[in-house]
Amino acid sequence: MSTTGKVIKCRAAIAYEFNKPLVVEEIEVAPPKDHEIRVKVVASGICHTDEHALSGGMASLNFPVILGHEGAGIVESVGKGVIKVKPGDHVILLCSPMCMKCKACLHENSNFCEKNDVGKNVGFMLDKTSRFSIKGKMIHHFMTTSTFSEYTVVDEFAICRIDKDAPLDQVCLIGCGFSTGFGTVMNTAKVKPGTSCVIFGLGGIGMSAVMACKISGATKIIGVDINPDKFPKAKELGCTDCVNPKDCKKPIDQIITEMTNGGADYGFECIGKVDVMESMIKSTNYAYGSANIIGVPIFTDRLCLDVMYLLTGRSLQGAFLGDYKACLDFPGLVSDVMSRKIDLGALVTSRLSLDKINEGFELIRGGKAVRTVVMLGKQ
Ligand code: PAD
Ligand code: ZN
Repeated sequence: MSTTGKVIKCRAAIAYEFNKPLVVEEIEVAPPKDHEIRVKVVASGICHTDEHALSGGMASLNFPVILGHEGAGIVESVGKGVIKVKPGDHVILLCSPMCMKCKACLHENSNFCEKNDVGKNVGFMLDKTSRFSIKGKMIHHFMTTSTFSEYTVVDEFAICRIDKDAPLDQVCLIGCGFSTGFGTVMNTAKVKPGTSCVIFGLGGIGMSAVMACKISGATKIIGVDINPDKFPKAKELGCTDCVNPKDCKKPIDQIITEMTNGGADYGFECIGKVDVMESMIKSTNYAYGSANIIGVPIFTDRLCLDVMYLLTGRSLQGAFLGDYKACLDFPGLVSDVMSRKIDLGALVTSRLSLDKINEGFELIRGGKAVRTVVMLGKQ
């Protein structure tokens, strides 16, 4: 029986308060309004940003809320005026949507749309209302996606149609983690062949950065993590060396500077800790190193630097979603997965049902996951 135009009852993981387990319950998902799309979510990665929000690391978060922003699925129905997709289309949901009209979207160097909900976490559709409720009580959306629900509704700008043959339980990672790590190497730092790179933090983001450094032809790729269990996978994906700062008698930046004969050409911080950001900057070559921040620190933390780190010739930059313009660039990344140029399956370290989602959060809190994928439905 068609569900078009009707409220769908389905299960979702709801966050009711900071630092409390998510509760999997039956919710109501309203039909899409004009220029909106309702999607059956098939798979969603758990990104550290979900944990960051749940643990109070962001400046605001409105409860109750359905988290999750790294998902892929199948269009169930569309509201009036939708032209980008039709029911049955396979899609990636966009936590970094682009309206293609605002100053940021029109700038060639930006992907940070004025209408996205990143960091603001207002938690509504563009019309400032929600499509989720539980027993009549409103639930907030998250990062224009809310993928920890069997069905979600998104504004038309927060969706990207992809090839129907793409494995949704892998390409969901293109929605955030993979693109962020891979793109910062490719688009932001533009790593050149024959260079040295150091990647701090070997979770989903860091491992994706490692893959990109290898594809870019870097010849020394150093992975840094306090969890040595990450090292075999990091070496499989391209690291030539792995270092655990806890095993070092000297500060990690000195170790990296020695290993790279004067400092790495490129550094990437994929953790979200300001002390590690400083170490990463100092690990790059003082005269020409490119230091790149990806990790998101607690919103009250501040990075305090000796300006001489930069005046000697280093550059420092941050990137959001690897500088990809998601709606334009994601189909190409999906093609690269399908032609096996990119092995996204290598990043998936566990798959869990929605009922076990809190186990996935435990894995990410303990720095144990590369990527955990929550399976919500069938492709
Ligand atoms: P993750 O938790 O899967 O991985 C973090 C890794 O860092 C783990 O392997 C930890 O063991 C390791 N680690 C923790 N502390 C240290 C330390 N002091 N020294 C060395 N290693 C350490 O996270 P993730 O890969 O999902 O996300 C990483 C960060 O990137 C996180 O801050 C997230 O919020 C941010 C992010 N940024 C963007 C963006 O667009 N800039 C997008 C998505 C995620
Ligand atoms: Zn993310």
